[in-house]
Amino acid sequence: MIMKPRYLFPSDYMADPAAHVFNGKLYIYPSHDRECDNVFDDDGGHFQMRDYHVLSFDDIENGPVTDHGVILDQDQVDWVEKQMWDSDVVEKNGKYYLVFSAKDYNGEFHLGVAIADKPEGPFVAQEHPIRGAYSIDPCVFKDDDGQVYCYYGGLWGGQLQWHVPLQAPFAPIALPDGEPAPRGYADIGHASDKKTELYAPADAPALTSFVARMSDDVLQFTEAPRPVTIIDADGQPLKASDPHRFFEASWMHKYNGKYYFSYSTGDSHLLCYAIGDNPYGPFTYKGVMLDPVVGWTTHHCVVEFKGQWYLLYHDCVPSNDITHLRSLKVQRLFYNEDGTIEKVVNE
Ligand code: FUB
Repeated sequence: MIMKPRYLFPSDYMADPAAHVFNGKLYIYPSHDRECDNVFDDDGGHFQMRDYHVLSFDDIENGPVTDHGVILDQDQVDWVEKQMWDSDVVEKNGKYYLVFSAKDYNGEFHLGVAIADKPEGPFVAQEHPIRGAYSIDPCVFKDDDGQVYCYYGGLWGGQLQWHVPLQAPFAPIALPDGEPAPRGYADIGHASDKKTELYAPADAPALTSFVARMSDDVLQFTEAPRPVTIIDADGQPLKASDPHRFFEASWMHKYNGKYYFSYSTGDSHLLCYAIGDNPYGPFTYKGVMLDPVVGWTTHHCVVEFKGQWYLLYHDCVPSNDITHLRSLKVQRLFYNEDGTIEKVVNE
């Protein structure tokens, strides 16, 4: 039975939920939105978050929320200048690892790690970001064998397009910023000079999220990141112009032995998912999990708690559509017998 979606933390603006069950409680690690003077831009300059909180629940549907307060502030991380964006937490050998995305003093996004003895922190950050980890929106997934994988990446303001080899088959063209997309091309964001816009042929493979297995101490990648390829029913990679292609907000969960990679499509504002047989994929595109919400961004996680599956997400209804002031929400999620996900009903 569906329920009425619940706003989880009405007293403040929070977004980008990552939820896990630790010691029988549900912990949510969100981004902490705040007012800022920056105007809306394609670079996400209006998302000026500076710290992280953790929330916990014994009962996600009706129970009270506990806000454990600030677990990490940008001033506590040497390499970070600003914009503490999406994060996630994984437990390994009794320690908790917060993997987060933030901008350094050169304006580049990286992924960092902070460590705690308890799920509610406090977390102590490493001095440097993870080597070779760029862009945004980390998801740290622990498989049944204890191996931890980090999925990450986000286009446009998330800078993923700065870091992928943009040669054939992408064959992008570059035009001055502000030029409209030429016919037959898809906009894949600005180049690192911030003056040049990149376009890929509409039928070129879409840019992808990336995944890397993490070291046993969860501080580094143990391998070169691999693309997370999403293929259609014919085995072809989704195309750059497909409204269901990956944009940001990677999430991995496992259901009945299958690997479910879900993500936001950014400028087409959908949450979609794809299913694979192992953590690296490829993942076969299966459908839309959530239609567009109020607000530009959409971002989620999927978690099982006390025998029920949930989609946690955000929207901007409480802030009257101020796109950088988002509110956390939860709704039940259901699987069909064939393992596909029923689209979640939002309202
Ligand atoms: O919260 C800032 C950015 O907005 C996230 O990194 C994206 O996924 C989008 O939700």
